[in-house]
Amino acid sequence: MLGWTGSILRVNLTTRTHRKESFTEEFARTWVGGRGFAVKILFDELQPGIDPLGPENKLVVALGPISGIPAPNTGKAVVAAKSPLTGFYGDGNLGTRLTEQLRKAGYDALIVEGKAERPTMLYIEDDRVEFLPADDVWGRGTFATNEWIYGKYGKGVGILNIGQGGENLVRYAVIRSMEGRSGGRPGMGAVMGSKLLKAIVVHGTRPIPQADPKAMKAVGVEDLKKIHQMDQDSGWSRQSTTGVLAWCNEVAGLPVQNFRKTSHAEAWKIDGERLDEARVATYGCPTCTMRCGIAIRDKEGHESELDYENVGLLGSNLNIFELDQVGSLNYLCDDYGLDTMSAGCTLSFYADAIAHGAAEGDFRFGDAERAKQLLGLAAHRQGTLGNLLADGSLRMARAFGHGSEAYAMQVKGLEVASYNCKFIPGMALAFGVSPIGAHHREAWIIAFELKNTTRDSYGPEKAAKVIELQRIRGGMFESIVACRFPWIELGWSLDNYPKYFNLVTGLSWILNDMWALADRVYALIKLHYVREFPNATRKADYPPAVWFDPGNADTEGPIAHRHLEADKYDRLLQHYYDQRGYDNRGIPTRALLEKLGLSREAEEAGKYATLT
Ligand code: PTT
Ligand code: SF4
Repeated sequence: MLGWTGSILRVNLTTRTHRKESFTEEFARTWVGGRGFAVKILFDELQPGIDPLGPENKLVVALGPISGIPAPNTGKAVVAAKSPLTGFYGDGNLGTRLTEQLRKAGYDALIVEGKAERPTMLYIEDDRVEFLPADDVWGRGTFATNEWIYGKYGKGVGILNIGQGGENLVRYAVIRSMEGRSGGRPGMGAVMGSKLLKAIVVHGTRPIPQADPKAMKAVGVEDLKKIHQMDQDSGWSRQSTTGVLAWCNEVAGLPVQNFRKTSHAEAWKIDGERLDEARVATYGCPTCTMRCGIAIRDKEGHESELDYENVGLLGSNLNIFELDQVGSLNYLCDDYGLDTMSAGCTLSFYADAIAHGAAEGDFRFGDAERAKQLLGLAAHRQGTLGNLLADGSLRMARAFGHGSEAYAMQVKGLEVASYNCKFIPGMALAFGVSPIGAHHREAWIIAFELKNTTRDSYGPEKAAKVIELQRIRGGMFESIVACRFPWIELGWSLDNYPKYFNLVTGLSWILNDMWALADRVYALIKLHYVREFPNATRKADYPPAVWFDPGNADTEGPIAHRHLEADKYDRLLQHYYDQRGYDNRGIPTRALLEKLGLSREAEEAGKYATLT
């Protein structure tokens, strides 16, 4: 088998044992890598109903066939487990040196099982696996932990680590790597914490198997240069993702005040131009020539990387328009290892619940100093309030009652990204049917929708576009495992990806093969969901109720008095189900599952829910 190492490393923290396991060529071709591997492994190995924070949960770190080789933007890794936030399959994608190192160590994936007896750091060097004490850094933040590891092993090793958020089982704790990389929004950091696993460190020394390494290197190095030039010519990485903020503000799509408002006169104070001016460093992932991480210095003098999501959800959505204060909140999330997006939405929900009389408290929109304290309470699960905040907006709303669930900005428990869809039906659908809960990663249709279609259309063309984007983004990029930004931001052709894939595997795939893979992966994530929530209805694929509320519509501006309409949204959802081959509940039909080669998985899911 070329293109894959053919091996997975399985580590058990309870028994302190490890095993190198091989997988078949059929497995490799069916699931490819990254999300594909993770979703299949977790479906086969996890019993539904297990406690995501118990030792039975497993953390999967999965790479793809082009991971870690000199090809554009391939220094990414997928981290996956049963999510403590959503209760079913969850994953994330982060840039890390661990990608190259794990493949050089001879593995395409790592499975971590069980629970250590005491805080542990896993050290992997080729066939050697060590279980080392991590007491020195338990209780410390991710920046100090990273430095501690660099001090021991140098900067060349691959690292994944968690902060206090993961240790204290905050349901939206992320995994961190390098200076600015974070991934696993649905609580992958908490899964590490539940296993008392503070860090994973990897050093590999072997070549990564490839069908035609010479040709791949020649193409990859040349393409990295071309991408660099395209980035220079377009100027994209001057503002990187933060360039979106001014646009969202202009088109009434910015989250302001827990998504109550869609733009703000002071938004310019935290936009991409201001960020570029405030830049003190630029961060990036390995094998990338369009480094997109803009780091600024915060109110307390710390440095951290801000992307659009972070600024939108920790800034405008909390009515905080001082860049250095947004930087402080961002730094704290990074250091504690909390997802900036869920943390921002949970804080904004809390302020909104107080404002609407559903909760008592002293937190007001715009109060950056109190927001910093609240992040500390959440990260340490300090007191009743800290525990409520650590559980995310949906659980908090259920505890508060008084109808507050309507404005907990989440889908399936995962908080929405920084796009206010009060009147953007296609993007609302993208959140509703994102397979892991609301995430913009799967189908960022908003730019296409507002530039190329009628904003108030709920037509089948929007469902079709969501599916097209899901196939590309959530399917192909997450499974071959590469950063999608060269394609989205610079227009780098999608045809390059089957080309890289074929050079390393010796296969002859075309993009259609990638779409078949994507559909298989999406269907299996749905089956994870069905096993855990057999009685769920199509309402689970609805965005937050407040977007349908006429009383919440803007009173002025470009979308004055407009809001999502429930009956029309439902028809749009049906278009999506029909085009995907899902039934009226949003579950893939048996016919589709068989076509995708998932008969055995259908059999298994059929034990929990009726498949049509
Ligand atoms: C991703 C999510 C995002 S998506 C952002 S900003 W974005 C937030 N970043 C956080 C952060 O920072 N610190 C923190 N403590 N929490 C954070 N949570 C949020 O996490 C990320 C880039 C970005 S920046 C994006 S869009 C693209 N995402 C990709 C993806 O998902 N897949 C892929 N194949 N390529 C991608 N390229 C881009 O990568 P999650 P990173 Mg992150 C400080 O993982 O769970 O998916 O959440 O990976 O290496 O940091 O790069 O405007
Ligand atoms: Fe990482 Fe940004 Fe480069 Fe993508 S464009 S690989 S997220 S630095």
